[in-house]
Amino acid sequence: MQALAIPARRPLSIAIAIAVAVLALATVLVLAYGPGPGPGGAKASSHSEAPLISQDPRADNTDLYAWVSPDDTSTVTIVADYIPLEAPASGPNFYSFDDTVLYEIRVDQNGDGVPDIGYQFRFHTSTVDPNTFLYGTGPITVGSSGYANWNRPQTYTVTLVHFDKHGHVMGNPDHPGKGPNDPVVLGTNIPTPPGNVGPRTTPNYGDLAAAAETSLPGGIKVFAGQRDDPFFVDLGSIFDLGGLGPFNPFHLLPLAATAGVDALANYNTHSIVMQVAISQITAFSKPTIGIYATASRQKETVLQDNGTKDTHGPWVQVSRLGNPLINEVLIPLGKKDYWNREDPWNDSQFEQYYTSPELAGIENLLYGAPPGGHPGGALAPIATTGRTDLKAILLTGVPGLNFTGPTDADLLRLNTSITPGPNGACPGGTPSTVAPLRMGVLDGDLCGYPNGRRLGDDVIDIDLRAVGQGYGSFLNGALGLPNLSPNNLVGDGVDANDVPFSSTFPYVADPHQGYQVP
Ligand SMILES: [Ca+2]
Ligand SMILES: [Ca+2]
Ligand SMILES: [Ca+2]
Repeated sequence: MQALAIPARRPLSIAIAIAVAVLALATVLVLAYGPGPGPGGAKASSHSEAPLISQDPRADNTDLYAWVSPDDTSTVTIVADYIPLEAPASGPNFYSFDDTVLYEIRVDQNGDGVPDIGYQFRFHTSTVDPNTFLYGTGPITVGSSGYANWNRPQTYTVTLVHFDKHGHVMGNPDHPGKGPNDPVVLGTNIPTPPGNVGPRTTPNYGDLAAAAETSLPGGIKVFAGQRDDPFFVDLGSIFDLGGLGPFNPFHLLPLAATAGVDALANYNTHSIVMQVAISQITAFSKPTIGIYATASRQKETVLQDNGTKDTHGPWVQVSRLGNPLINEVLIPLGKKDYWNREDPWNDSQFEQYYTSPELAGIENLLYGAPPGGHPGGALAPIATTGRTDLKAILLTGVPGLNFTGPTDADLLRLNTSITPGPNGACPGGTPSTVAPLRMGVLDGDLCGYPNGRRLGDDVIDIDLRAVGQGYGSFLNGALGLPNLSPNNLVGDGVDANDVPFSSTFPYVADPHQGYQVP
C-alpha cells in the first residue's frame, strides 16, 4: 500500500495501518463466528485463546496497550494484562500474580523483530498468619509501614534486561553484574495492592491501590495489581456463531437486532502498568518501538508430598501478545499453543494467516449478500486472499505511520514522535483537545490503534471493519484502502468500557468489588 499522508511529518501509511488493523479485527470476529476453540476457548482480545494456556490462566496474557502519555508526553505508558475473567467474588483465595511465572514486557528498538530490552517482573507472596483462612484479618489499611491486616501480601521485583541478537538475555538476572548489558534490578519488595474484596475487608480501596504506585530509578513509574478489565466486547453474541447484535437481521441465522452487551463488564484482570521516558525506551534514533508481553514458566515442576511444589530449569515462554486478537482469530486451533511458544522474529511462518484470513470468508458466509452470500445478507463481498493490508498493519507496521522494516513480527508498534493532546487524541496527527476517537486511525486519530493501543480503542470494531475492507473515508482518501459499505459500519454494539478510565497513572480503573456483584 502507499504511505499515509499525514499532515506535517506523518505519512499516509498510518491510515493503511489502521485499515489493516481493522481487517485484522474483522478476521478475529469471523473466526470467532466459526467453530470456536470450545469450552475454555477464545473469550476476548486474548483471553484463554489457546487450548494449553486456557488451562493456565495466571500465565495468560489477555491484552497489551501502549501509548504516549497525554499528561506527560515525554513518556510512554504500557499496560500488560494477565488473567482473564476474574470474578470479583472469588474468596477465600483471591486472584494474584503467580510467584512461579516470569512476566515480561519486551521492546524491539531497531525493527528486526528481536527484543533489545525487557522489563522482567517476578512476584513473591507471603502468608502472615497461616492459622486462619482469612484473606483479610480485619479491615485492610495502608500506612507508612505498608498494608495492615492483609494476610496474603504480594510484592515484586523489576529487572531491566538486554537481549543479544538471537533474543537471549545477556548476563544472569539472578546475579546482576555491572557490565553495560548486564541485568539491572530497578526495584525490589515493591507492593501490590490487595484484591477488591468488599467494603468491610478493603474499605477506601482507592487509597489501598494508590499506595502501590511506585517510582523507580530513572523516573520510571510502576503499578502491578488487580484492575477492572479494560477490554470491552460482546463475547456472548460473537461466540454464538458470530452474532453482532446490531447486525442480527443480516446474519445467516437471523435474529432481531439488539444492543451489544459488554460480557467483560464487572470482571477484573491483573495489570502491570509502566510509564517510562521515551528517551529510555527508544534507541538507535528510531522513534517507533515494537512491544510484546510474555509469560514464561520453568521447564520442570516437582509436586511435593508436603503440599508445595518446586520449579526448576530454563524458562519456557507459554504465552505472548503484541497486537490484539491475533492468536484469537487469525491463528488456527492446531497452531495456537505453538504460536504462544514462538518468537515474533519468526512470525513469517504465520504470514499466510494474515494475508488469507479465515475470518474474511466467515464474514462473507454469515453476513454477505448474494452473490456469495445469502438472501438477507448485507455485507459487500470481502477479499479472502492477498490481504497485504493486514500484513502491513500487523506484521511490519504501516509506511509513514509506524513501519519498522520488512521483518514480519507480531508487535504492537508505537511511533513515539506522534504526540497526543491533553486528552489523548491527535486527529490527523496533530495534538488535539478532543477525546480519543474509539476507531483510532480509521477515523484519522493517529494516536490510536494500530499506532500503539489506548485503553478506549475499540479494537473489535476496528478489526471487523479492517477485515471487512470497510476502512472508512479517512483511510480510503489517505491510502486508497477499500471502503466497502455497509462493511464500514460493522461492530458488536459495545463501544466503550463499563467504567471510566483514569486520566492519570495507572489509568486503568479500580477493580470491581466482590461484596455485591451487579
Ligand atoms: Ca531488535
Ligand atoms: Ca471493564
Ligand atoms: Ca465494539
